[in-house]
Amino acid sequence: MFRKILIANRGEIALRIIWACKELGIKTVAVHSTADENSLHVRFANEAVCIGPPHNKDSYLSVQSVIAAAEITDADAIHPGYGFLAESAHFAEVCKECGLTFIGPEPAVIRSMGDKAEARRTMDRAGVPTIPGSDGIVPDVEEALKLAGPIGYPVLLKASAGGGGKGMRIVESDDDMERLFTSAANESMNAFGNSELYMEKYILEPRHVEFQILGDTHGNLVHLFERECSIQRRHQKLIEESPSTALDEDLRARMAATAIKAAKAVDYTNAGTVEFLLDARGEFFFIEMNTRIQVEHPVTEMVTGIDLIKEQIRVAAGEPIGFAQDEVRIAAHAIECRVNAEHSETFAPSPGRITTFHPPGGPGIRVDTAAYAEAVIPPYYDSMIAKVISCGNTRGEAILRMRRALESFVIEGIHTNIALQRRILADEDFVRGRLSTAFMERFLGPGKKVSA
Ligand code: MV4
Repeated sequence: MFRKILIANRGEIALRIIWACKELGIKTVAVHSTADENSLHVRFANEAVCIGPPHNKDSYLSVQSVIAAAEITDADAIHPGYGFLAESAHFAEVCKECGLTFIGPEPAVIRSMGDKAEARRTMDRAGVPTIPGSDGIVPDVEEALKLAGPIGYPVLLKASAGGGGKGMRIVESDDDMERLFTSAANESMNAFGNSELYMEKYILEPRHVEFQILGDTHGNLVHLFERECSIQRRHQKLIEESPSTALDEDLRARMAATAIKAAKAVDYTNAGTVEFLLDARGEFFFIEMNTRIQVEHPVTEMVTGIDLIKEQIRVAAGEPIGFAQDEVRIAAHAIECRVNAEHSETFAPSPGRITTFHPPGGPGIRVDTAAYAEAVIPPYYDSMIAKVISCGNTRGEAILRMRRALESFVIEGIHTNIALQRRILADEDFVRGRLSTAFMERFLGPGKKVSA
């Protein structure tokens, strides 16, 4: 097992990883920018190294600085968390070259799943259902027009280097193809330095259902069931839950077997997520694979009782997964609400000093956060400041507990989206579990346009 782990992240996930290390008896190294000197991950780690000025590219995204911090503190391994360097195949390679264990999958797997057109091809070859579309990238507008005919409009152009919505365009007819192909390619080039696009049939109002998987280096691969993540705005998830209200036992078993097949196709190790779109007829399709721990992992932890961060560390150290597939059960219902430092109505970011901070607690409530009274939320990073996770024996109980928790979560000094979350938790469609990726657009009403 590792002696010392460097955590290449900040905020709640850095703290979450510190808690796991403490329970495993592993020393921790925090890295931080000058904007994060007073952060809790710095306080609670055994050691801390300042790695640069506030902007991501000068600190948390600097491969050189993070590796140097690991070398001077003599760490054995690096946990990247989510975001930042978590899905950088290059970073994972550099770790390996420097004799540091990257806590995540192999660099080649990160790279191949990061190329979304290649991931789609790989899954198609492996017999995993994909959405009707192009076989790999679409080289130009002419090819796009030729392909769209048999697929049938509307089609969706997606950035191969993307994921999460950037560089996506819905195309309704031949007439719109040239313009939208060009703008998607340009947007992708600007965002990712790569303009390659692929094409899929556009599925109307699907649900986003993802499966948690975990693989070890002994050939064991298990799934930890699903998370429903349909409640999102501009490709930022707002609420996640497990289990999904859309799955019955049969569909759940078929999707789980497909997630395992997808992971086996790339000899997946460590924690990962297989994302599916589920259409109104109950057909499901692979869309992407995320090669990291995700923000919403706590809902899976709450329903299964399995500590995913500890499992990531154990399997990265070469240990076998600590449980068997038939020991994984959905034993509860869990819901996560993301609390962001932003206005509830305008969604404008609201960094600044928190004056009062009183997080909820009590039965069935978990709060993952690095915020505290007098903490300053810097403007440079993600606006998510806390995750409230409720857990109950039924979905109804989890909803009641979440409402109670959000009511008693006091944050003063900055604006948050708690009022918005409370309104969603009171929505009739939400309560009935009638969810789709169109939920927020409908909820916010016309005039508040939500992109593709
Ligand atoms: C789609 C789709 C409909 N049809 N693909 C958006 C982000 C990226 N990860 C995949 N996305 C979508 N892909 C086809 N062929 C609809 C979406 C989509 C979406 C997916 C998951 C969660 C929220 C979403 C919101 C809008 C659109």
